[in-house]
Amino acid sequence: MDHLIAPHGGVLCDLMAPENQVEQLKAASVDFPSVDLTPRQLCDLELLLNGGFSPLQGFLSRDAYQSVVEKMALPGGTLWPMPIMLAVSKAQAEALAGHKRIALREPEGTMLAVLEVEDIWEADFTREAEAVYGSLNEEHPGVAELLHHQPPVYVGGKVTGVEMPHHYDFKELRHTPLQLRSEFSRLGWRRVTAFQTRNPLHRAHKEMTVRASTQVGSHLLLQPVVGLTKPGDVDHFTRVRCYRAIGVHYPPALMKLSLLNLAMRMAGPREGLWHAIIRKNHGCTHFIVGRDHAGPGSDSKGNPFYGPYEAQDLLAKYQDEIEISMIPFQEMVYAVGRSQYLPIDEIGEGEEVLSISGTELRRRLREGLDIPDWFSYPEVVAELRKSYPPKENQGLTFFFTGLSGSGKSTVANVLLAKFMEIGGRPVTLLDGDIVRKNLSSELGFSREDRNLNILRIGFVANEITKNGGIAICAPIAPYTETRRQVRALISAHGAFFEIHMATPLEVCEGRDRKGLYAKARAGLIKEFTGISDPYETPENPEITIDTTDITPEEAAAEILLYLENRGYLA
Ligand code: PPS
Repeated sequence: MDHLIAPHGGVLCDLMAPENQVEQLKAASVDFPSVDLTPRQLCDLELLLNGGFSPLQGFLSRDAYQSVVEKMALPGGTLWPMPIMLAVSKAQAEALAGHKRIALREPEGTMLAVLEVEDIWEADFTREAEAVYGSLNEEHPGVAELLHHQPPVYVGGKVTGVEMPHHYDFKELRHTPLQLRSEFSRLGWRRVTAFQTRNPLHRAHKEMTVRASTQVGSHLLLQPVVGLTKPGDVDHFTRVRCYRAIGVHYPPALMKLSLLNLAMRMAGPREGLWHAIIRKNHGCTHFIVGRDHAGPGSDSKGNPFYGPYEAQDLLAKYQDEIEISMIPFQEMVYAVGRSQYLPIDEIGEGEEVLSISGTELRRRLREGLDIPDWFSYPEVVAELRKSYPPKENQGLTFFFTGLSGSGKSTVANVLLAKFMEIGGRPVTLLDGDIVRKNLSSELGFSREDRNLNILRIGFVANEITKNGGIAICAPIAPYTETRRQVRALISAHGAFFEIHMATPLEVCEGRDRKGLYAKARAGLIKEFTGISDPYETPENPEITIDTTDITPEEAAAEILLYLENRGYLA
């Protein structure tokens, strides 16, 4: 059973309970306190249970943690560079005190594993950040997670699996280390080069991976990460469709695609070592390491978090110990004169080369511009275009804000009619009064209720925008902070336009179509915006409109012109 041999001669761990013990554990668990796992902890648990993190037997105990942080090794001396930790809040830790076993659960409540508590302690996260990430810069996503988001108490101990975390997507592409090892042996693959990625692949990647595996006479495992990657990355659904699309361009029977449910930390060199150990556990003999492997790039001042070849240097030191051979690779560029991709160090002086950066690719997708065939395959580009449509097909939110009587509803209605005339995108109007009759009928006008009302509108608008529709919101939305929250939520998925209806209070009050200002002045309506409750003027709205002297049609025409000039209308 040589497929069970893990790095350093150890055995590939299988932490799942034998079938006859599962029912016993489930029955006993009624007395266990529970921890609902976070998305990162779920990823970690899966790789612990299936042996991807061999030789680990659970979340690190205090000694093991100390040793991993300071020496990159487990207490026995086995190389292990990354702390795999179960972090809980102080309140949770108090509830766990005195218990020997804990049920680890999915957020929906299903028990996945039992942890036998060895230690509960508060660690020095600053020291951990320095040692593991080599940085205290909070722009590093791993450092930010550790110093600002992770709860403060660690719980260490062995885990026994009851049920694997569930996945409903791309099931046929997910494999345990043992399944991959068996598959390689069934296929007769004796040498396997692994390629790790968190990005869509294009021609340069294909050329490089084929070159790397040819160089060592191996087959190839494309093993992209689909757990957690760097914030802002292309979502894994889109990426997996791209990987499938590029798969047909590989030589037949050279490559296998398999998804890895890893939660990356973006820890550069240490992460590179960790990736290599994980690939060794999955039965690979070689591992490709490129420029700035698993690094988060540079901070806002342009300083890189890691040197471009730090990960390669570290892995070069430890590859024999891990028993996996590193294939370092150079950046590939397209040599125009030779119509082929080549490593940058093979390019002659003065030779014309081409490449397209990630930022430039995103710009071309956003603007609906050409992405040339030398760069990618049309099938891959088509998949990316589905997820990143050009501006004219993107979802949009128009967020009108202003005093009662400032013209929000009327202009919003004209805009609604214009978008219906244009067609192409579904349009929804979330007018203040209408929302209050339906979605927020139980709310009043206290600060708290208004905020909840606006956040509800923001939630609905975000769902519409995410799915490519147009949401027109027209509440008063008097508070800056709530408007900021709504903008942040929606801008992540589509365009957000704040339209400040800046019609002055005197004009709004003069109109008083609903007679509300008169009532507010008479004290019959409390907390009335502009009279007895504040309206915080927007600081940077995309559009400002004062309807004192213009008609609703003119106001809507200004908005449409603004969109047309920026390419949002076909
Ligand atoms: S908020 O602050 O954004 O939640 O307000 P909104 O949901 O847009 O609701 C505003 C409409 O409710 C009527 N109304 C009041 N407005 C402001 N302050 C108080 N106290 C108040 N009481 C009732 C008013 O008709 C608003 O509609 P518009 O279309 O703005 O005139």
